Amino acid sequence: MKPIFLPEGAVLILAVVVLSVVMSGCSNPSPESLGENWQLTINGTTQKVITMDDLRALPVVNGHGYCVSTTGARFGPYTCQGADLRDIAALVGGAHPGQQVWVSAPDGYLWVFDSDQLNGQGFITFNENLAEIPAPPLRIILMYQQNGTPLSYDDGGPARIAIVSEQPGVITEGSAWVKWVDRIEIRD
Ligand SMILES: Nc1nc2c(c(=O)[nH]1)N[C@H]1C(S)=C(S)[C@@H](COP(=O)(O)O)O[C@H]1N2
Ligand SMILES: [Mo]
Repeated sequence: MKPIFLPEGAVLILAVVVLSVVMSGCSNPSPESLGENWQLTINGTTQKVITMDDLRALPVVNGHGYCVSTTGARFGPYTCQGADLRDIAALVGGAHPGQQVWVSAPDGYLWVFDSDQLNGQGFITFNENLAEIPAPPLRIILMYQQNGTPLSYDDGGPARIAIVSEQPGVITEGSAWVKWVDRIEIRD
């Protein structure tokens, strides 16, 4: 076999590529360990930083969640478990009528919920055929468990917004399902 000669620059680039592939393999933790270092900053009348244990200590909400992307791709149906966004807001003084809740993630994604939505109203809902249907009672939760297991990074874990209903088969718009949530702010 002929030896392959590479210029120094190419060797360096190759080394960086190999190293980053190896390291991305290492930084692919289990859903359980993902939550260990996760923190949520909540800003309202006061500010609080909470852990996954704190989030799990809030009243547990279970529901059915199912969403669709703007391109028509469907995610779900899932059983979702998490904490009601109103209970999270209550940790920093609550969200009052007319206020908004800004939910964001480290990738810069931000979604704003108004106080109607916080109470489960004002969402557009679809059936399995993506025909619009009247919305049943809905809840916005910060989900930490999906289909009975901790939320994986690929699914937006450790914590992701989910819009849930008591009955299955209700599809909501995926844009509101903020992945990798690390910040929640109550704003006037
Ligand atoms: N942090 C974060 N969450 C996000 C997004 C994003 O870009 N960043 N995209 C949203 C949109 S537009 C959709 S449709 C759903 C599903 O997006 P996916 O196809 O990227 O999984 O996640 C939502 N949550
Ligand atoms: Mo989307």
